[in-house]
Amino acid sequence: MLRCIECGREYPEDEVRYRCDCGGLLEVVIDLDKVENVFDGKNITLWKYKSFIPVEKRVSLNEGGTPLYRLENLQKELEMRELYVKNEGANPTGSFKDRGMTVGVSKALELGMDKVICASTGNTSASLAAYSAKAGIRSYVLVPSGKIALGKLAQAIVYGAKVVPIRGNFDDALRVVVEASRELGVYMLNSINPFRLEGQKTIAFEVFDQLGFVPNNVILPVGNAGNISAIWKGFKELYEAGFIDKLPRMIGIQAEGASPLAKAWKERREFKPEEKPETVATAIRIGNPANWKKAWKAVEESGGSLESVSDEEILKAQKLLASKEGIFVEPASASSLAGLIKLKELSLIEPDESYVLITTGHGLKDPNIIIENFKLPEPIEPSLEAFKEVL
Ligand code: AN7
Repeated sequence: MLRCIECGREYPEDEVRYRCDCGGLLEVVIDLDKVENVFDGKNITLWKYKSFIPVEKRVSLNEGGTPLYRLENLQKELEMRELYVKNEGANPTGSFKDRGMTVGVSKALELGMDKVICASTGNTSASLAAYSAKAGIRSYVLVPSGKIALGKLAQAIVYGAKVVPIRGNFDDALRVVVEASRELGVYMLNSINPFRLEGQKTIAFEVFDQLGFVPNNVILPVGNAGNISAIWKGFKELYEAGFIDKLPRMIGIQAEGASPLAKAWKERREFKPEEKPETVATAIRIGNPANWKKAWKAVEESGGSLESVSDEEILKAQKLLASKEGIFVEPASASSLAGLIKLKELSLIEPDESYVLITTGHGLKDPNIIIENFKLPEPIEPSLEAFKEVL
């Protein structure tokens, strides 16, 4: 069953529907009497948690089961007790979007849809393209022209999506996609589609399964605000099923130039979209997060917070995570570490608590950002002499 988060109206799951008639966001209601307690720390993959996932079909590329690292070096340097990274870049197409797409594309098949569409800052398009290739259906992706990382564009192209660049940003693209899905009968797989979040909530299941306990805090980047909502839903389901007895705080980080949620939160005022979002972290260059109401609830209910970080802080954190821990993530993902560092400096977090940072996408998706900011030395003659000289 689907339920409106605003008015509570319910709809069956077998109709194509993205919003309530009142305009509210929908969420899938899971029967928690039927879920299985499989949290034994073993054989972790997304589909291990199938009793929580509301589809029967399974279009899969073996997503989930991503590594959870203890940041031994960084926790010492930052004088914190317990720091972890859950590295979602290790998914099949290199981002957490694969969790949403394995479920979303499976749902498309169950509904008998043979065309799917999304707007994307890059990762969603790469993932949708891959899963629809696997499913043998057609995919259309609309991306902001010139503002999508090279690796993501290459992925969408090679997996065989119809890639359409638009003159505008993600928010403009999403507006067109919502209209197109309605008019053209194409199934929309942006994160307003509640089935996407049913896949992404498994990040919460895996964190608990891998750690064996619930961390005090989960920190992650926020763009369209689907993932923070999904992870919170996952933890709440574990709680309501009686598998855990406490919940983490959800801490969402936005890039300063695209931070409508963090601004509203910090200034204690109504949410207002950002007209001209801008950031080096193109994945989260989003001014009007479609899921903002779900995300706001997640932060409020969990006792968490929303913060923003500058592009400079993001790039510094990206370098730090790679050079101290061997984990290369894209700029948007590094905003979780940048946010942690900023909150620590502002004494807004407790160094003795446990923190899990979600790094959402692989660093190789956006190699330009590294290369453009680094000057290689001049090439040397192929001799030991010449090599010794540069040393
Ligand atoms: C690496 O691909 O919105 O807050 O169109 O690629 O759930 O939107 C990407 C989002 C964080 C933000 N990190 O997650 C898209 C898109 C990375 C991302 C986010 C995205 P949401």
